[in-house]
Amino acid sequence: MSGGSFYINELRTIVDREAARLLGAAPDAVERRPAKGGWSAKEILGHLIDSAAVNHQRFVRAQWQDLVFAAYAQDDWVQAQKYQDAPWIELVALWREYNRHIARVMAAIPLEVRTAPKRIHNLNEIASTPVPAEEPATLDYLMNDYVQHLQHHLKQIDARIAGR
Ligand code: NI
Repeated sequence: MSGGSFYINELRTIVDREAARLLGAAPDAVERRPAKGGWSAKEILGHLIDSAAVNHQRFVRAQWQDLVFAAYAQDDWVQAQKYQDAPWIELVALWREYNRHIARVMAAIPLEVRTAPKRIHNLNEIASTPVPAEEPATLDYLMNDYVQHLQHHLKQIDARIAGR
C-alpha cells in the first residue's frame, strides 16, 4: 500500500457525488429488501454510518496505540438502530457529513504516523481486506481499506435500488 493520501480525496469526491445521487432514489426502492434476505439500501447506508462511527474512533486512537481494535456485531447494530424506519434524507446527510469529517481526520494525521509499520495489530480480524497477523500493518492501510469497504457497499446500494 502506498503512503500517499489518494484515498482521502477519493473519499471526499465519492461522498459528495454519491450523496447527491442517492437523494434522487425512489422511497420504495430504498426500503426494498432482496427476496433472498439481506439489507435494504437504507440498512446498507446505516451499516456505512456504523462503519464511519467505529472507524472514526479507530483512526483517532491509532495515533497513540497499536492497531488493535474491538470488532462489532454488524447485523445486530443495523437492526438495533432501526435504520429501515429512519428518513432517507437524514441518513444520507449524516453519512455525508460524517465522512467529510473523517476525511479531515485522515488529512490531519502526520504522514509518518500513517505509514509507521506496526507489528502488533488485528487487521487480520477487523479489516475488510485482512492483513495476515504475522505481517506488519499501517494506519494508512486501515484508512484506505475503510474507503474500499465504503465503495463496495455503495455498489450494493445501487443494486438494491435497481431491484437486484
Ligand atoms: Ni460491510
